[in-house]
Amino acid sequence: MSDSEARRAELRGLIGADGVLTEAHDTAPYLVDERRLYRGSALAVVLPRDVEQVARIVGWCNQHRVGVVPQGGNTGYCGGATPDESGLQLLLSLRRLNRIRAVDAGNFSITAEAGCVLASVQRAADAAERFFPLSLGSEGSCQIGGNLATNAGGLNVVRYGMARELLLGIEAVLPDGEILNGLKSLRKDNTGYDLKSLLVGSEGTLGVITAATLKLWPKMRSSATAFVAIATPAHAVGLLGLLKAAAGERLSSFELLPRIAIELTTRHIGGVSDPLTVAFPWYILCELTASADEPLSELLQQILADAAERSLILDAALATSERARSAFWRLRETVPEAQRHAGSSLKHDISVPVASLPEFIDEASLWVRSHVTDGVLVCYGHAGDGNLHFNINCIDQERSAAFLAQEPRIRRAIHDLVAKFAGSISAEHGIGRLKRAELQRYASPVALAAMRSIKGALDPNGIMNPGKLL
Ligand code: FAD
Ligand code: 2HG
Ligand code: ZN
Repeated sequence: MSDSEARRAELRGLIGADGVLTEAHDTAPYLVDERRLYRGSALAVVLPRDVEQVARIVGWCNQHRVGVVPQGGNTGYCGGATPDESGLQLLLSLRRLNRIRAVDAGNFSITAEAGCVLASVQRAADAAERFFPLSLGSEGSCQIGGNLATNAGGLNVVRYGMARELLLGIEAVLPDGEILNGLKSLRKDNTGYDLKSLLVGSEGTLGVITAATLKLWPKMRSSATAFVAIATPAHAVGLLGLLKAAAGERLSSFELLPRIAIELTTRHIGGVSDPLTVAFPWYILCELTASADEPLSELLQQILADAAERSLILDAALATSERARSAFWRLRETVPEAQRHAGSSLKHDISVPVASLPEFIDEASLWVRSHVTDGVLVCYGHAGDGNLHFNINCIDQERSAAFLAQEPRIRRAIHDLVAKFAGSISAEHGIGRLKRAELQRYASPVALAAMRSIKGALDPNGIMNPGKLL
C-alpha cells in the first residue's frame, strides 16, 4: 500500500468511508476555485459531519504534518479554498455541518453550523420574524463559515457592518485539534483577548470555524428602493451625505454602477432591463429599510427632490412593487456574471475613504485609459463603504492572453494608487493565494510581524491552509 493509500485508510477509520472522497470525478469540483485561477490536487476530500469529526481530522493532520484546506461554498475570489498542486494537502469541506442549531428570537440571535448556506441562515431568521442582514450576490452558495473566514462585506454593510460585526460567538477547531467552544450569545463580554475576532478574516489559516452565533434584527416591514442617475462619482458622495443626514440608519444600501454595467447586464443576463429611458454616465442603487411600518417611499422621494434641487442627481426611478425592487437588485447582483460572459477580466477589490472616491476614480480611470488600450473599465461597488470593484474587461477575446499578461503592471499601478489614498488592496474578498505578495508589499512590517507571531503561536506546524494569506 502506498503512503497516500495508507493515509486515506486512516482517514476512513476516523470519520467513515462515506466521508472520504478520493476518486477524481468526485473530488474535481472541490479542487478548482470560483474564478478558475487555480486547479489543485488533494490527498482526499473529507466531509466531516460534526465538530468532533472535524477535531479528529485536524488533530490527525497536526500529528502527521498534513496541510488542511478548509472549504465552504467555494465562491471565494482569491483562491483561498483551493489546495496546492502537490496532492499532499487535505481538502476539508464543511458542507455536511449544515444544521441551524438554534434561533433565539428573544435574544435576537441565531446559532448556525459553518456549512449552512448564507441564504438558509437568512430564511431561518425570517421564519422567526427576524432579519439577518449579511447579503451577497453569492448567498445561494457561500456558507456562513466562509463568510466569517473571509469577513465578507456585500450589500448592507453601510448599515450593519461586515461579517465580523454580526458575530456574537464562535465554535472552532484549533490547529492542534482542540475544540474552542465560544458559542456565547452575549452583547457584552470583556473576558480577555477576542478570539472569535481573530478567526474572522483569517481565511482558514488559524483554525476551522464549525459554528457561529450571529446577531439578528427585527424583520424589515418597509423599504424604498431607487435607481438614480448621476453625472459623476462626486455627485454620489454628495447624495450619500444627504441620505445619511435625512434617513439616518434607515439607509441600508448605497451601490455605485457605471453605464457599462447596464450595457453588460442587459446584453448578457436574461430579463434585465435599464430602469431609465435615457442613458446616463453613472448610477446609484440605494435602499432605505425599517422594521416598523414607515412611509419610506415618501421620505426617499423628498430626499431625491432635495438632491435634484441641489443638482446632485439627473433622474431617478423608484421601485413601486416588490417585482421592480427585485429587478433593480438583479441588475446590480448580476454584474459579476455579466462581466464573466463578456470574457476575461482583471479584478481589483479596493477601498479608499468615502470622500476620496471621486478623486481616486478620476486618477485611476485616467491611468487605465492611457495605459490599457485593450481593456475597458468596469468600476462599480459598495460606494457607501468606499469599496470599489475596479475591474477591467478584455475588449478583444482573441487577444485575451496578451491582455491578461499585463496583470502585474496594471495591479501594481492601481494598488500603488490605492496606497497613495491610504486605502486597502483587499476591501472584502480577502488575500488567499492571489494577493499574498500584495499583502507583503503593502502591509506594514510591524503588522506583518504580529500576524506571523500569531500564526506561529497557534499553528506551530503550519498545517492550517498553508500558502494562503501570509
Ligand atoms: P470559500 O470560498 O469556500 O472559502 C473562502 C476562504 O475561507 C478560504 O480561505 C477557506 O479556506 C476559508 N474557509 C471557508 N470556510 C471556512 C471555515 N468553516 N473555517 C475556516 N476557514 C474557512 N464577497 C463579499 O465580501 N462581498 C460580496 O458582495 C461578494 N459578492 C460575490 C458575488 C459573487 C457572484 C461571487 C461568486 C462571490 C462574491 N463574493 C463576495 C465572494 C465570496 O462569495 C465571499 O468571499 C464568501 O464569503 C466566501 O464564502 P465561501 O463559503 O464560498 O468560502
Ligand atoms: C460584488 O460586489 C462582488 O458584486 C463581486 O463582490 C465583485 O466580481 C467582482 O469583482
Ligand atoms: Zn462586492
